[in-house]
Order: sequence, then structure tokens, then C-alpha cells
Amino acid sequence: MADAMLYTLEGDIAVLGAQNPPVNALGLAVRQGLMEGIARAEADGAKALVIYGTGRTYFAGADIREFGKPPMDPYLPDVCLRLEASPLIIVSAMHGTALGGGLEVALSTHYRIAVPSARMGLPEVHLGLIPGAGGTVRLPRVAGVMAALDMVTSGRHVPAAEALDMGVIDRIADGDPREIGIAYARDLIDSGAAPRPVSELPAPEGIDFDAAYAAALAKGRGQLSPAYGVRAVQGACELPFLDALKRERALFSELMETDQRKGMIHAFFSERAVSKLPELEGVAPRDVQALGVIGGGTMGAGIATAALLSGLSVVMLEMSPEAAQAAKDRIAGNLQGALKRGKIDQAGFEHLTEKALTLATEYDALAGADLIIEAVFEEMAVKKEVFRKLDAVAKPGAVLASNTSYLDIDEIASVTSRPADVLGLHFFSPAHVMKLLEVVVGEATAPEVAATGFALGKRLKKIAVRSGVCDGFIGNRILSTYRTAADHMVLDGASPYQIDKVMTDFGFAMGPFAVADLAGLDIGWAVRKRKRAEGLPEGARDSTYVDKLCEDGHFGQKTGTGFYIYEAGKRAGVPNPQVDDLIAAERAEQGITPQDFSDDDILRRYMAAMVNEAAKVVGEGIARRPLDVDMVLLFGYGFPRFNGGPLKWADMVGLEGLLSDIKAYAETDPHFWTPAPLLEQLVAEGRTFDDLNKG
Ligand code: T1G
Repeated sequence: MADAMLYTLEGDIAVLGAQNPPVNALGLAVRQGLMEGIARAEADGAKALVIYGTGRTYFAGADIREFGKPPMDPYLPDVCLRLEASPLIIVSAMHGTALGGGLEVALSTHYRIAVPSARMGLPEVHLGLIPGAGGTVRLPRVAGVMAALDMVTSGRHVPAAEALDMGVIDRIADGDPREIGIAYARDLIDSGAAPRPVSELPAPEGIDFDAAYAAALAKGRGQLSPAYGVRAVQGACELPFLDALKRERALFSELMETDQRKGMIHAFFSERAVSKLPELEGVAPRDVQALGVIGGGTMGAGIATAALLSGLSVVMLEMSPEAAQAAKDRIAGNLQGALKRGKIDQAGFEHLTEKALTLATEYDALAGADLIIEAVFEEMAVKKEVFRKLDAVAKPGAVLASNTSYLDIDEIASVTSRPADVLGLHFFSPAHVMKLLEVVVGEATAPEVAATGFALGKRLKKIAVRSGVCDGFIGNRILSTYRTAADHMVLDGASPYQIDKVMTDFGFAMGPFAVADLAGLDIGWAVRKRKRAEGLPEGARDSTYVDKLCEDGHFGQKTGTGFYIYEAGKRAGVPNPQVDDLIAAERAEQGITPQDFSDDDILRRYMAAMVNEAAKVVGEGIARRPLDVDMVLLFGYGFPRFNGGPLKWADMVGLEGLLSDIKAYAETDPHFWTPAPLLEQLVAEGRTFDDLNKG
């Protein structure tokens, strides 16, 4: 028997323990071990068979690394049928996370017990798939159709207590999974229990599956897998058991071939790989227990909140007692959210706000901090002044970080006596919610200081991505380019509302103009004024129609009017008719004859701009790998996860076509559409961005 499943015999109870770290994925050897173990238990004359996982968890699902390769016999659905048909009493004893194929195996056994901390679920939708080994057919039979639809379409993890209430498991017992499994099997044998195949339970009553399908498709904003999950559960209710399994497998196989499955699995592995940089292999981070935060505005308060929730102490430095108190109020407001969601209890709330958080108005208060991050006004002179003071008071070895979203970290570091201790930690607002953290590594930043930035990111449960120093780092630099492409399309004839719709149909939660209204039109206005003051480069296009909105005090959601008009209490706005007139006037002023843009024209230009700038960012070494850019766009800018990220999407649509689009656009605007050298190189060599991820 493959040692992926450890077989032992305890009297008349056979025991199979999965030994496939780190998560006991149901790879080929495990499946073989299960088939051999069942046969051996039956041959040994056992009365019961207990299945559990050694190490940290029961089976956490099929082995995702096998996807896209030819499936290998024994197939998981057959293993499940073999378990279910056995004359032995088969018990699953679960701990950790019984997920996907893991829960499907458990549902194919006859009885299920779990430790209190166990969680179970069918997260296949997050991989662009649905359960493919009977999960959508067996789960409705034990938990009912609504609970099954919830688990299949949301992919959420269900705690053991809830699973017990739902009928997914039969017992909860504290202790070692192997022991509680054997004890339960003993009880079952002694009570004369018989095998209890879920397949023999009646199918539940159906519901209006067409409505559920439409709702899942709308909620997924174009993601297919939740909606396919609805159809598989419908099969469970309307078809005989084996036909329902066939229906599920057909839907699963269809999804396996989609780009959405490739995109979402790319995202799954990339979000784990992105913070593992070869250059930091073996580099020990400095220990961080005490954090200093300078500036208690929205960003500073958000950063302090995230740090407090992860167990760090925080000294919040503001310029006056009143400002410090206001910062504390913001932090307390953020923590109220965590209290309401049950992440902390009242005692925890009081500890964080009264003990772990200290307010200060003098820099000396930061002398004990291991890492200090400033989130003050985005002005170089102001930042330099802060770092001069920090250099004077921070203890030797303290890490000095800036939360700047685009200013030059090297220039900031140059005013200190310890540039090796300086880096950027660019959080995204709200900092205690958004998962993205750009770790901006300067010329002089020491490796262990960069490693400390990643360690802090992990501690705060962020997706940390390394960035080099340039205007806008990775995300904002790319955003600025595709945002400009959208502005150019508006000048040339497209409507901002058509562009927003094309991009929400592509899967973004909001289009670029709705996002501008949300962020505040005054931010873009300030950037345009800064760039005009610096002098626009030769060939750059400018436009002033949005400035006119700002000059009238229209900044978007915060003033109620921008590209859209927002009625009180409504998140979604309606197009502002004033905008079309402003655009028409601008076109006339610039002598532009508006042209029509099809939805496909808009999508290809928008994405070509995003991909081209991303290729420059990778080519210049600002981002280490294409997957780094994908993770920035996924976790900071709402790029639809089922497309994997802009560079994964580019690989799937084809780099050659994108490059020829860019060259065609460059004929009328060579300044904006300069093809990225890396894109040209990959096309010339017939390679993909993904080829660079494996480097
Ligand atoms: N297959 C292969 N590798 C996996 C894996 C899996 N299912 N799950 C995790 N890993 C790797 C992961 O890449 C990482 O590797 C290491 O294990 C630790 O993971 C037929 C078709 C279980 C909650 O979707 O949700 O069953 O980076 O860092 O934070 O119907 O991993 O160390 O090299 O995430 O403690 C369904 C996916 C599959 C579960 C643990 N199952 N995994 O989280 O550790 S499809 C899933 C997770 C399926 C059937 C269908 C989490 C976790 P490395 P980690 P963690």
C-alpha cells in the first residue's frame, strides 16, 4: 500500500491515516491508498474502518497541482462510490479543514465525527470549478437544498458546530482525531449500527433553480462556477442519484476547460508565491512587537487598527492632544466593526484601545518602537522633516517606513543617517480592510529590512508584494496608464458611462469613472495640476473638462455630484448630464471629431494599456515577476479574480494580438502607445508572461 495512507488494525476496527503533508491533498497516491485500504480492511474481516488525517488536517481537497493534466485512475468519484458501497461501517474523523474532495470523501463514508475546531466546505467555486466527486449530490441529501446551495455557491468554510446542526456531521468530540474516530466506530459496532450510504437518502424538494441560477450569475459578475453549482444541485434534486453524479461531472469537466479555472488557480498559487521572494530566502526579519505610527488620519488610523488586531502595541503620534484623541476615535470606530463581527469581544476592544494603544505628541515617545511608519501629508518636504526627526529619536535597528503612495523612497531615505533601515510600506485604504501591501524596497534598503516588511505583512494578514521605486510603484503606476487610456477614449468619442459598463461587464465591481467619483475627483485634479506644473512631456494629451467639475466643487460621491449624481443614501449614482456637455465642449475646443467605440474596442484598448504598462513595470524590475503585478491588481484594484490578473489574462487572450493592437494604436498616438520591450521580446520568442513566473 502506498505510504500516503497508513493502515493499522485495532481489533475489529481498521484505521487509515492520510500522510500527505502539508494538507493531505487527495493526490494519486492517497487515492490508491484509500482503495487498497478499503479492500484490505474488508479482507481482514474488520467490522468498521476509520479514516482520518495525520498532521494538521483531514483531506483539504483534491491536489490542485494535478488540474490541467490528464486525470489518473483511481478517480476520486470512484473512490467515493467504493467507500459508500462497502459492507463495513466507515467513519470519517475530521480535524483542520475538510474541504472540497475532502468533504466529498467524508460524505461518502457512513458516519462523520469532528473535533470542535474543525471546519468543512466546498470551496471549488474559488478555483473556477464546482465539486466533482459527488459533493453537490450528497450534500443536499444530508443538509437540505438551501444549505447545500449556500455552501456550494459561496465556498465558505463551515465550523463544526454549524455542520452538526446542518446534519453534515453526526458528532463533535474533543481529542485526537484517530482516537475519537475509533471510539465512535466502537459505539456504532456495539449499538448494531449498519453502513449508512448517503446515496440511499431521499433527494430533497427542488426550488426555483432558474432564479437561483440567475442570482448566482449576477452576484458572480460573470464568474461561471457558482451558477454551475446551482445546476449541479438542481440535478441532485431532479435526477436519480447516479444520473445526478454524471450531471455534476459533466458540469465540472466543462468548467475545468475554461479560462476562468486557469485564472483562478493561477490566483490561488500566486497569492501564496508572491510573498516568497528567492532573494529573501533565509534572510531573518527583525523582531517587531512595538509599532509607531505617525499621523492618525484615515490611513494612519487604519494601519494602527490592523496592527492592534494582530497583537502589536501601537504608539500613535499626532501633533496635538486633540488630533491624537481624534485618531483614537477613528481607531475605536474601526475596532467597533471588528467587535460587531465577533473578531474581538468587549474585553478585547477595551484592551486594544486602552492598553495596547498609546497616544503621544512628542517624537521621543517613539524611541522604543521596533518599526515606525509615517502616514502624514503626501508632500516630500513634509516627509523629509518627519524622517529627520525619526532619525534622531528612533532606537538603533528600528525600521523606518513611509506609507507614501508614490513619492521617492530613496530621496526620503537620503535625509537619514540610516538609509538601510528605510523602506516603503504602501497600504491601501481602508488599511485595516484592504489586503494589498506594497513593500517598496529602496536602493539602500537592507535585505533584513525588506524581510521585516514582508513579516509585518504576514502578521497583518496582508498580501505583500515587493516593489521597486518609481512614480506610483506597481499599482498606481499601472492604474494611471489605463485610467489615461479611458480619458483618451472619452476625448475621442466614447462615453464615460459606456466605458464603466464595459468594465463592469468584464468583472470589475466598478468602472474607472465610478471609481474616480468614489476616491474623489479632487485627487485626480491635484495630480493633473502637479503634472502641468512639472511640465507635460512632449506629445502627452491633456484635458480640462473634469477640472471644470472640480472648480464647481463637484468631487464625486463626497459632494454628491461628479460623473454621476448621487441621491442621498444611494450608493449607485445616475449619469450627470452636465458631463456630456463638458466633454462635447472639450472636443470642440481641441478640434476632435468624435468617433464611435464598440464595447470590444473599449475593452481591448483599456486592457492593452494595462498590460503594456504592466509589462514595462516587470521589464524594469519594479515588479519581480508577472504574478506580482497580477496580485497587486487583484488585491488592490478589484481586477476580476476569475481572469487571474492582467498578465495571466494577456497570456490567455494571446500576446501577439495585444502587441499588434498596441502598434496600431501607436500610429495615431506614438507617445502614449510605446510597446513595452518585454512584450515585444516575449512575442518574438513565442513565450508567455507565465514563463517568467517559473524563473
Ligand atoms: N492541492 C495542492 N496544494 C495545496 C492544496 C491543494 N488542495 N491546498 C493547499 N495546498 C498547498 C498550498 O499551495 C501551500 O503550498 C501549502 O499547501 C499550504 O497551504 C474533486 C476538484 C487548506 C485552508 O480549494 O484553502 O477538491 O505555498 O499556505 O493558510 O471536488 O491551503 O507551501 O508550497 O494555504 O494553512 C478543494 C485549498 C480543491 C482547498 C490551508 N480544496 N487550500 O491554508 O496554508 S478542488 C481547496 C486552502 C477539489 C473536488 C475538487 C488552504 C488551507 P506552499 P496554505 P493555510
